[in-house]
Amino acid sequence: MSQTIEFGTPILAKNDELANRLRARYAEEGVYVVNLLSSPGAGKTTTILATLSRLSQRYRIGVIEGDIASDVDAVKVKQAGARAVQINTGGLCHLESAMIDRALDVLHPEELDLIIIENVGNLVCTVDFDLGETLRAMILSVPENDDKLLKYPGIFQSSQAVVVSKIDTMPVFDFDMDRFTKTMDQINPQARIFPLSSKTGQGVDAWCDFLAEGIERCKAEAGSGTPTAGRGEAR
Ligand SMILES: Nc1nc2c(ncn2[C@@H]2O[C@H](COP(=O)(O)OP(=O)(O)OP(=O)(O)O)[C@@H](O)[C@H]2O)c(=O)[nH]1
Ligand SMILES: [Mg+2]
Repeated sequence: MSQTIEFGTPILAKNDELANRLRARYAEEGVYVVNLLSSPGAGKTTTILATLSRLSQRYRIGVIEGDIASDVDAVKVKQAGARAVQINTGGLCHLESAMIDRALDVLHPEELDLIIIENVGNLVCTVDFDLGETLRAMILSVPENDDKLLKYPGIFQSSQAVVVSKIDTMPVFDFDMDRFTKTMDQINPQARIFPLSSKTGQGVDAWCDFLAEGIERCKAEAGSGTPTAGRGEAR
């Protein structure tokens, strides 16, 4: 006789309950929160730095860095002049809402317009953990190839925006942008797609304009009791 012990549901239910409270808090305080997901090395920190260089004159921005160990990414973000908190998960391959709740004690969201959460680099574990974010965005880099969409559909389906990073490397890799957008149209037609290179700057303005629209919408709705589109809502 075998016995099955279910861990998944209670852990996720507890996470989602706190995530919903965080979402309500973000809406009340008018802060736009982006949960940024990707595999390790796809360009999350570099994209954050490019975003900071364009938006930090207009908006008050805080960054939560999630890594298994080290504070290298938080140091880079602080050097760029933003408020930053490093979370070390100590081996866990994703961030959870309880970790964000603690990071907010340091960040003070009521003093910010935008919080970017750089999640732990992982295309699988991060997907199921709602952090109460206003926007879930993922990055797929050109060197990873567009077949990741077929291999890891969950992360692409759950994201409202997909950044295709490192487009400057397109000539030396097999990434097929037409094939990628056609497959995205099938699995998540509402997702916005932003091809960009943080190295050359190509496409970064379109990404930042999209974030700025979201920040303005969030500020306009602050305290109205109607959170801007959260996970699973209209995209
Ligand atoms: N050519 C090119 N390289 C890039 C671009 N963006 C990032 N890189 C490089 O890709 C490598 C990884 O970038 P990171 O920004 O550290 O990636 P990450 O997703 O934050 O990595 P982890 O935090 O370790 O998961 C670095 O060597 C960057 O310089 C880009 O647009 N073009
Ligand atoms: Mg990083």
